[in-house]
Amino acid sequence: MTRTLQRTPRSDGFWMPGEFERHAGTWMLWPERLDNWRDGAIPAQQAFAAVAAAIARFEPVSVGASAAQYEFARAQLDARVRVIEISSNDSWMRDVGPTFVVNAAGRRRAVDWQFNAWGGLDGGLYFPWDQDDLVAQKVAAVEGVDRYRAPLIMEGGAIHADGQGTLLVTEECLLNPNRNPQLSKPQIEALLKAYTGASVIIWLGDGVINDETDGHVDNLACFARPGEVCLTFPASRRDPQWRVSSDALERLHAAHDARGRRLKVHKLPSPGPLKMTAAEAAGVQYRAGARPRLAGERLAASYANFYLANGGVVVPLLDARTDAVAIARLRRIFPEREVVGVPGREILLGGGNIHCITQQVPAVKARRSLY
Ligand code: KQY
Repeated sequence: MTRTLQRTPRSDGFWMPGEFERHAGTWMLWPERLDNWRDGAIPAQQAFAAVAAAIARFEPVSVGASAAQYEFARAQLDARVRVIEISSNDSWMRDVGPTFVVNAAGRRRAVDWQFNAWGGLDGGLYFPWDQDDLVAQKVAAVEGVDRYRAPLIMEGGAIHADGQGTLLVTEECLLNPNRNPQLSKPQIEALLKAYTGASVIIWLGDGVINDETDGHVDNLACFARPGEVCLTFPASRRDPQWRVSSDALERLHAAHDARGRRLKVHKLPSPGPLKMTAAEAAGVQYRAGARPRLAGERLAASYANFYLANGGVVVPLLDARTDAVAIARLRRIFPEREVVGVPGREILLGGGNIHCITQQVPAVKARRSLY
């Protein structure tokens, strides 16, 4: 049986590695809720299955599915994918799954953040979220790792780590009163450091325009490797995203990471702006308490929402006008990886993308201590 630990990862010598470091595998969840996924969730299930198959080329993939969907998910998913029955309220493994931390001896543990569906009853995206809040604990048990239950309401998509003591976050999300209104910014910083091992937090301002997570950093920017950040950046100054991305760029250029380095920033094109069509909105079954899907609403589309697998970059294809440029740019940023595009529109319609539906399990290996 795995244990719930009372101290913090930092005090036990554990820290969050970078996503670009070697993985033992990837976890995902199977989508099914009809008030978020259109047309019986079938197009989303096909999109999730394509993501799982793309990642399975690089590393083992596990997908949690409800009892009701288990057999169907098994039939739709690539034979290399392991399917495990896990209850959830939706399918955002980045946010409800554990953040894995490692130590110098190569041991793994899990951080289980508290989850309130991106804002609880004050702007959250659905009710209830009790099963989502249990997912991290269940994944940790399947992985056989001990777990820290962090005293912070947060989601995995709200942080990116360089594995060397630096964390990227946004104020829009971490300081949103719908997460931890009782905590000050210094108190939130202290908890982030204690539970990820970071010593430097780089605060960006807002996230991507109309991002219903309240501006998760993983849709805006991420570490390609220590010292290098990818940032979504629109082509037009008239796009409101221009102001947001320019502000992020300024903050990144002003920052030093935990090793005292200046950051190199790689701009990624922004798709669109893309909007939800009337047919797409009509396919979602509205239910009280869930966020309504409206025709014409701007979608929070971003190529920064890619996933780094062992030797691969799995990136959403979002806009025929910009996909090729985004892929070419990612190939230049990651010459050591194969860049694979997977259709991302159906995932985007649900409010996120490939990074939001995946969670990496770091490989077991001895590492130089962060401390
Ligand atoms: O982007 C994410 N990390 C999750 C998006 C959740 C949207 C729920 N409808």
